[in-house]
Amino acid sequence: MRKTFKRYLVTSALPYANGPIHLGHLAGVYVPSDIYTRYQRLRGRDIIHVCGSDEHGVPITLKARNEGVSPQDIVDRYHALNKKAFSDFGITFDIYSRTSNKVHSDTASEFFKKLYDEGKFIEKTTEQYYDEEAGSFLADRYITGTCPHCSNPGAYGDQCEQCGTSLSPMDLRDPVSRLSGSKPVVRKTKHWYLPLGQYEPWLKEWILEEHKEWKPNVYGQCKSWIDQGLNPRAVSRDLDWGVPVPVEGADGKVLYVWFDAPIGYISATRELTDDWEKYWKDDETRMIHFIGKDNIVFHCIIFPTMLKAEGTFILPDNVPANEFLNLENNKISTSRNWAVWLHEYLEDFPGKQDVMRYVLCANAPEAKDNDFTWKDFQNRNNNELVAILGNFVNRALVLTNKYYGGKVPAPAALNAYDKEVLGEISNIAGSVERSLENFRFREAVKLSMDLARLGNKYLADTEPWKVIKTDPERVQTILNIALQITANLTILMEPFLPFSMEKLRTFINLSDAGWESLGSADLLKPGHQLQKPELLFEKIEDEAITRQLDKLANSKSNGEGTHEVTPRKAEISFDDFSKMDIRTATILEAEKVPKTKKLIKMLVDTGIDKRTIVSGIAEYYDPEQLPGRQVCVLVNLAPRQIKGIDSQGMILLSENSDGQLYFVEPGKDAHNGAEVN
Ligand code: B3M
Ligand code: ZN
Repeated sequence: MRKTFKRYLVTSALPYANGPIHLGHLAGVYVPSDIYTRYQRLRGRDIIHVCGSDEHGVPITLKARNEGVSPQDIVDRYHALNKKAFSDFGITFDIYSRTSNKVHSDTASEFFKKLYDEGKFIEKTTEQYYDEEAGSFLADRYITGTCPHCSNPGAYGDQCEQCGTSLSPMDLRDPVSRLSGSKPVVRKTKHWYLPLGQYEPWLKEWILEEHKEWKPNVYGQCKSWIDQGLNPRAVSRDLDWGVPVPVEGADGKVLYVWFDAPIGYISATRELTDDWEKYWKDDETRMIHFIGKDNIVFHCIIFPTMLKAEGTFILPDNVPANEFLNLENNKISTSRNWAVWLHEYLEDFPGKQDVMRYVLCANAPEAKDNDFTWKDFQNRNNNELVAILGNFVNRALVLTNKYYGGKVPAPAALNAYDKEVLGEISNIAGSVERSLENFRFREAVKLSMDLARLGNKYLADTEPWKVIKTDPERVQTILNIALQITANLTILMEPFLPFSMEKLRTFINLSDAGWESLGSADLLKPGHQLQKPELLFEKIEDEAITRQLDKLANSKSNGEGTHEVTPRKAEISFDDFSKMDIRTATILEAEKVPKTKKLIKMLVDTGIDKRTIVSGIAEYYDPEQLPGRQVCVLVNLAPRQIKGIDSQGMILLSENSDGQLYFVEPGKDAHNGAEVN
């Protein structure tokens, strides 16, 4: 027998505040966690759902550096954006906190301190790269060099993205610091490690024996981690952005982001309620982590080990992680802009949150990676939401308006078919409930749609629009039943389609009815007045879908789709910009600079003067083809010696991520000396 719980603590993975939220995030984590939470709330359970921004970690500091702003600026921007996107989509967190809060650094420090004081960590001194110019140790991602396996010159300290090998910084040939571009040196540094190996016997028992009910993808990953043997994990880093390590002699060290981030669930709860301990320290609380598959080891092995070592907290009872969602047959990628961003979706499909929630749930990557396609989105909207659910409730409401001025008719005697249909409501609700309790959301949404299917079939079979002429009393019964089904739908489908079901509840004037009312044939009393209905869903036309496909194709062809785009540089003032004097000019003569591969020396007419400019374009342009070409020239750049030639100014070039160079060309009628602003 599984134990019963008094209350629920639901956590959703804290997204990094270094970019916007896309459909993959929503499908993998937040739509399921929101459905689950709404369902439990409808059941009247004591449940809280916590989430927030993960605001530490190297990607955030790197992005800040690239943009020339502070890490706090980055996290402020994306925390606000993501918080709004979630709320726009009806994801109902009880709190959306952030790990740069004081309550979080306090909570994380206390946690570390307790483990430290109780001797739960191992201290180790290791050798690590240090950038003497920048005066700091280098996180793995801050180092690039040549991959020892495939000779890719741009491999990172943790991974070579060309051959996929995972690396450690010491493996790289010719390492370079991304901070200063200098060659890093090796220095000794001390860190604290969580000795996971010591917890192996316990983890084996707790996961592999006591949690056989976890999803196969989750259980399988845990088993393979445990079978491989668990090594100590460093829980601190040499960095200046994060929660400072709260012990003597740890200057310049912060908690590793994966140590502090899950503690973020605790701090968020603390921020939410003074009563937070009952959610975290009472074993009658059922804790459930909703995450994506790349977070499994952290939530199933490392965080539970931290909690176990600390000793006063409960452990997760389930971790229903999902696989990944692809987009039109390609992996979703932020850097390649192959994604559908929530805020952009809402601009293109205002008010259609439920359509996306429905499609993402119906197609959720529960057991394996899955594909989102715009065609499927359109089909599910048109053939399911519009044709089944929308059509059914609309017919029920419109006919009631037409025949009874919008008042619920009293039923006469029920026949066998009526009774069968009413009985089916409870059956369906029971199945939906079982699916939800077991985190099978795809199945749950499909089953709940069966209730609308049933309603449609009932109306098609009983044909009230015909019977009204011969047996008006019979129609009262038929429509009463159709309306009871409608009322049941507003409860059953609320977790999946919260916006539409709220609308529908106002059409039928049904205020509060919880999960326990499901199956009732008496939710709307005879004589109860309904409002005039509107359409719940509308057809999505081909044009709208074509537009989305074009948008994706575009982001592919204009380089956003397939190439990494360098992040924006730091903001400058208009004054800074207007200091640059850029003119239209014509190349008069061009020749290769001897003994170089790339350089071409040109004589250029800038309209102001004729001058010499050297440019690294020989791999892309043939000198003979250059005379007569118009280009743009930065004419007030200080002269520079290039291979002994005095180069006076710079020709503007655009550079692709693969290094291809192209002239920036002025408009057709430009004359030499025309200003480019
Ligand atoms: N921010 C990783 C991610 O967004 C991480 C999750 C933290 S949950 C405690 O995939
Ligand atoms: Zn490689």
